[in-house]
Amino acid sequence: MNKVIKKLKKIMINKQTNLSISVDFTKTRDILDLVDKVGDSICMLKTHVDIIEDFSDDFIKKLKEKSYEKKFLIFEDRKFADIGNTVSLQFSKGIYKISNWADIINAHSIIGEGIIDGLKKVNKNSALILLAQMTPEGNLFTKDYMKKTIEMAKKYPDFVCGFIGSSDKPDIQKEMKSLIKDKFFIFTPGISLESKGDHLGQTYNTPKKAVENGSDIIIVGRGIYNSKDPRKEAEKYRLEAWNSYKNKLI
Ligand code: 5BU
Repeated sequence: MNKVIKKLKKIMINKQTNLSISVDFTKTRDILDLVDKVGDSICMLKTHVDIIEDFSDDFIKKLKEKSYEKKFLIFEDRKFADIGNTVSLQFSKGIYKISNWADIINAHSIIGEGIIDGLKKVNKNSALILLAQMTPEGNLFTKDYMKKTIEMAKKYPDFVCGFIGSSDKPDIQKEMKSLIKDKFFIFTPGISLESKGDHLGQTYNTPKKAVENGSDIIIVGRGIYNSKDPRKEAEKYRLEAWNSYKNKLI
């Protein structure tokens, strides 16, 4: 089993959570404040580092410290999509130097195996999620694409830890789960207890539905960080997701 998944499983069991927050704030202070509120409820924190307006190495240092203290992994949702050589530079260089701090990253499989080789070459400590599905309405992902993505991942079991799933197309995500069993994790965004969409194509399912459709980790953004009391809301999501999931974790 992939070593990052092993680490994640340990955290999930100890903290009784399969919840990941997606913290899409543009100011580092807001991100760190949210982590203080929801850190105990999550196993993973998803970032979009390129939307941050006051990014600094000091911010990463603080975020990493919090991740050790509160025990969660960091997933940079960079969605790499270029030739191997370019992604290896995007992963390790530039302002963000993602390979120095991200436990998990993701990439599009449409590029072929070169993208995996390019990322793997940089850093053997991180793990990679491949996009087998996405959540927006009208996306071009198909069942066949999902299957080919899994075939590709199977050649890199030490590096690829799982797939992005979408319970927007539940049959595809269910089939994905039956193909990967417990060898890989399915990470599912597009989760909300209340909203059905955001008028920009996003689709949502509840934590319970997502887990029933095969999700291992649910990823929640606005449903938590835009709520009046993110700490309380995160606990609500954690409980629903964990109660649906706990008996499935082997
Ligand atoms: P939301 O606020 O819960 O809708 O945020 C969802 C987050 O997950 C956001 O950061 C997206 O970029 C991310 N996401 C997604 O929504 N759908 C996908 O298929 C993938 C990522 Br991959």
